[in-house]
This record gives sequence, C-alpha cells and structure tokens, in this order.
Amino acid sequence: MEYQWFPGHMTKTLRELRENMKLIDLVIEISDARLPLSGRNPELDGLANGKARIILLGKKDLATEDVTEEWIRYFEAREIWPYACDLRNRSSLSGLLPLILKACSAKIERDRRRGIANRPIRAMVCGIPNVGKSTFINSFSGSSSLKTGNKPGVTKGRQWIRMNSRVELLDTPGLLWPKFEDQDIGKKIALIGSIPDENTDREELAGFLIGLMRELQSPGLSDRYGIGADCPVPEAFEIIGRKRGALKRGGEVDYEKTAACLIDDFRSGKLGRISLERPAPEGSPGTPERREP
Ligand SMILES: Nc1nc2c(ncn2[C@@H]2O[C@H](COP(=O)(O)OP(=O)(O)OP(=O)(O)O)[C@@H](O)[C@H]2O)c(=O)[nH]1
Ligand SMILES: [Mg+2]
Repeated sequence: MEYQWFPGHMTKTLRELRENMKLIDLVIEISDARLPLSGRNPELDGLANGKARIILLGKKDLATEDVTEEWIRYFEAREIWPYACDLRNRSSLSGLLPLILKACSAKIERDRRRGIANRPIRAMVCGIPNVGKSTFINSFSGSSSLKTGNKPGVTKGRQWIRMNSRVELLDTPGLLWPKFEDQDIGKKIALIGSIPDENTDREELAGFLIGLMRELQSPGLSDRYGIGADCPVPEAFEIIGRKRGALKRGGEVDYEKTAACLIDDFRSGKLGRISLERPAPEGSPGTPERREP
C-alpha cells in the first residue's frame, strides 16, 4: 500500500498560503515533537523565505524529553527559533510571546523608524494535518473559537484570530505534499495521525510500529503488554489482541482491531513517550543542510 494523502483542498491551501504570505510578518510552523524533521512540509521553506520564523515542537508531552532537547539545539543552530510545548496548555506557552517579539524585532524596529505605532504582528500558523495548529491558537489566545479534533483535516479554511493588540494569528488547514519519497516517512506521518486511517493499512502500520519501537529500544510493549524484544510480530498481535479483548466472534484475535488498539495506544501515550526520530550527529552523512531563516 502506498502512503499518501494530497486531496484537492491541499492544492487550494498551498495557493492560499502563497497568496497570504505578503500579509505575514512571522511564520509559526507547528511540527510534532515526535517527528520534528520528517514531519515538516518541504514546501514551507520556499514559501516562508525571508520571513521571521518560529517552529513549535508541539505534543511534547508525547515525545522523549532528552530527544526533544536535542531537537531544540538542532533548530537553534539553524536560526529558526524553536519552542517545545504542550499546545493544549496555556502555561506551557508562557515563554512564547517574548520569543515572538524577539523573532520579529526587525519588523518592530522598522515600524518604529517609520513612525508606525502598535501595528500588530501578523503570524501565519501552519504545519501538516493534526499537529495542533487550531489547538495552539485557541490556548494561546485564550479562546475556544476554532474547531479542533483528533483526526486530520478538521480545519477547512483560513481564519484570522486577534489575540491582543500585539499579535494576530492566521489558522490554516493542514498541508502535506504530493508524494512521500520515503514510504517509512509516510508511515511515521500516518502513526502521528496526520493521514486519515482509511488511507492506511492499519495492520501493516501496527507491524511497522512494533518494529520501530524495537529499533528505538522503547520499553512500551514490554511495560504495557509484557512482550519481549524477540517475540515474533504475529505472536505480539495475539498477546495484544487478547489483553485488549480485540476478538472475533469465535474467540480468535481480530488483527484489524488489535492494530487499531495498538496505534491508539501509541497516539495517546499509553506506550510511554516515544520520539520517532532524533537528529543525526552534526556532519554525519544524511544531516540536512543548514537552513537560513
Ligand atoms: N497530547 C497532546 N495533544 C495535543 C496537543 N496539541 C493538540 N493536541 C491534540 O491533537 C489533536 C489535533 O488538534 P488540532 O488543533 O485540531 O490540530 P490541527 O493541526 O488544527 O489539525 P487540522 O486542522 O486537521 O490540520 C486534538 O485532539 C488535540 O487535542 C499537545 O500538545 N499534546
Ligand atoms: Mg485545525
């Protein structure tokens, strides 16, 4: 099965982001702290060229803490201001306004020189689907006007939210790109819930998750299900299915339901905090180019 999701509304979103860019002072990109680099839309660097930029590593409550620290250092070295947070939690965002003012200091200074007082900073909030863009705007602005939901594609159109006299935020629909060259990246993007489950093969995805957790030496499968590192995948499915009561009428394990349970466990943090990638050591092959802001 090919992992892909680029419905018609994303072509429209891409066009609208491009059109809106001239109104924007700051791009606030949200990336999932569990997949900070592979889960970024490669189109965005071109689109946001020349703008002040912040990257929020959201859902940090679900990612491994020390790996998130490594990502913060990674992005700091690339002059895109990083900030890790739980987007649902206002107090987790308390350091963000000073960072926004710092990232936009050139604009603030330009306005001051031209005698323009109090023109708000206009920030576009973007990222792939389901990373928490609308949740972030709601918590940061202290309102609940934007619709959120734990599935991709909740936000369908753009909407400006005035946070206060200093900042206005533009919510945008989640944007992916036409083809994942590396299908493992497609699977990881599906695991964090940025591709609709109907567009995935859940059994394959759950098998992939088991393999990945072993590679990452995550203790989640052993802690929650008592599954050892060398337990074959079909046996792991049997154990999980029985523990979760994911059974068919005759009492056999239902693999499809079991897969859905395991993926839910991952998404809700029941397998522990799991970062799906960590930065490659600087200078090693495969380290992406340093990106200027
Ligand atoms: N654990 C955790 N969940 C979060 C966090 N931020 C958002 N969520 C949840 O993630 C889900 C998606 O949130 P949304 O705000 O709708 O995401 P979005 O990026 O606007 O999604 P689209 O509009 O579909 O592109 C919701 O169930 C949120 O409660 C976070 O920091 N931690
Ligand atoms: Mg949204």
